[in-house]
Amino acid sequence: MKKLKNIIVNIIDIILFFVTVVIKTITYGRQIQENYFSIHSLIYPVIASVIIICSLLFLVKRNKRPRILIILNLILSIVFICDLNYYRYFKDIPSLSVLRNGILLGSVKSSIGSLFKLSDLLFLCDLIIFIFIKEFLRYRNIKENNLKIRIISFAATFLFGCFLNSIYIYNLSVTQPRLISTMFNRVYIAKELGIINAHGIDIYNIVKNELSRHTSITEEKEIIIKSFMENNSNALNSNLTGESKGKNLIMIQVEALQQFVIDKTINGKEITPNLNRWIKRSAYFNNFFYQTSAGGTSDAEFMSNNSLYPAPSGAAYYLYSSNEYNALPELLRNNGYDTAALHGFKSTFWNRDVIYKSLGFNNFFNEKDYIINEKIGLGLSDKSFFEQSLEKIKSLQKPFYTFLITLSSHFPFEDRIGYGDFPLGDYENTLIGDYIRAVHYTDEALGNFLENLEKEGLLQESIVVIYGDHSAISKDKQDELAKFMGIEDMNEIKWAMLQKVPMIIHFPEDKHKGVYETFGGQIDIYPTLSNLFSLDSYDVLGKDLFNSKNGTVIFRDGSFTDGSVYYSAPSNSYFDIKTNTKLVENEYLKLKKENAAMQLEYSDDILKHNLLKKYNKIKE
Ligand code: GP9
Ligand code: MN
Repeated sequence: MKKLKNIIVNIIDIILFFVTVVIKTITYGRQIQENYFSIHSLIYPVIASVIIICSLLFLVKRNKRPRILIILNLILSIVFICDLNYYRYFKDIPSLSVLRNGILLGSVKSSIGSLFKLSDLLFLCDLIIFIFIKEFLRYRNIKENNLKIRIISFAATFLFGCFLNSIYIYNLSVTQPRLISTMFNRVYIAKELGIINAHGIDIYNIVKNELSRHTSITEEKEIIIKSFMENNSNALNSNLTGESKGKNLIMIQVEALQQFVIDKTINGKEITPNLNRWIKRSAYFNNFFYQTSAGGTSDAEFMSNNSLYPAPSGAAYYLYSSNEYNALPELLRNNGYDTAALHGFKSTFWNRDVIYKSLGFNNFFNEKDYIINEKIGLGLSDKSFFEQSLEKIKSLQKPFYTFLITLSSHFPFEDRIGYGDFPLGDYENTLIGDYIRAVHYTDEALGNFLENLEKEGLLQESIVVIYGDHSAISKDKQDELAKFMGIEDMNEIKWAMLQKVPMIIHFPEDKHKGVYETFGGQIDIYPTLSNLFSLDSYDVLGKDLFNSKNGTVIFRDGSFTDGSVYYSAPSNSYFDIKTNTKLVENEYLKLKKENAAMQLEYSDDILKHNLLKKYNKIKE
């Protein structure tokens, strides 16, 4: 007992520090939890994360510890206060990528006065305790631990804290795949694991990515990549070149819009009557695939506006937000266009508020710019979003590029009241039935918007592009989709061919309408538009869908299809799309596989080494 008492006396300052930091972290968690707050789920990962911080204190000599404690406590308290004020303004957690870009802090700086509350100073009040301890300990000659003891104590506590913490981080990575590597919802991580873990994971992701960027790339390879892209973009464009020059561009990315619902009916009722009608008035690419990866929606946006592949892990929107790009909005802005991104959800989701500036959007109308008068699923309903967006679009200088991202048809599609009714028959109470109801709602909202554009005369002077961002029905529900599609023996190739999304380009007077069967993907949108708008886009990896003979679509995992063959990288197998039969690899197929891997590698190098910045410097 005496020994235990001595140990406790010896580390009483660390124990007090541990208790006060746990209390502060829980208090912060309470402040950001707008609904029911449960301390039980939060306290364990918080304790684990604070143990890790406290372990460092065991390395410090006893007589220096009080001073270190005061400094560490002051830093943490200031971070908590900054986090709290940042949250009040952005409803988010600051990430290193935000601080690194220095973007938006200007706006929060100007508001800090109105955000700051005197009660925030309570985060500093425990400092008195540590100042007292520092004085008190001045008169207590407590035995100093030798370095070996200090290192062992640090290592034991640190490893225990990391082990405990890794359990909670792992559990979250299982319930929320991609969240830890992409941090698409930083607030959710802070609510589940505590703000210290949220910052720790963010720092780990950013530092790990930065370190990976310091691998070298030869000048020769930089030139090879540059010439590959230039050949790619200078591919002979003869069809429709400059057809849309000077017109407005309205691009609509529709949440989870998958192609299998097009022209489908249930008991005679069309699922997407508006899209079906507009497809007949437009150029429709019926072999168009989503190519997203861990970055989900943000990958789709990234590809359609940059013609680069998603990051090999994590989300480019988060990891490469400070890169230099030659994105579609910037190119159009340099050609006299006003540019705006519109999305009725929080500005920080997917780090959009940060990267949109790098992509060249002059305006980003987000949740704060809309009247949230109707909510469905995650947030503002598509109907209200489109209605309010029309007014914002009309306020822009012409010509304009507006990029609208919808939200209502977002998984798990459970807001039955909001979506309204759709007679689902046998599909009631199934995921695919819920999805059909949701996408029927969004189709109606989209149809209203397109009609209003037409009434306002905007359709006459604009190109409208509509495409889906990614799938809605995941592989574990493939049986439901197979039943809906009447596919008896679902297999890898049939599943792959279902991963298409609609891609529609509407021209004034319904010109160039028809079905275009070229195999393509989201990476091809930018080069297709740059040909239509006669933009000098050099640094693209995609192709112009109106002028492309080779319809190869490459997916992030190395799989690809060219319209006759599908290669599945996970199973390293080739399939004949028509006959669904497996093919043996030959030299030609091997070459295509290697070419696909090469293009993905080029895209990864462009991101990792920020090559567009180098290429732009050479152009200057
Ligand atoms: C959120 C919305 C959904 O802003 O774009 O993103 P997702 O979860 O589909 O990637
Ligand atoms: Mn999405």
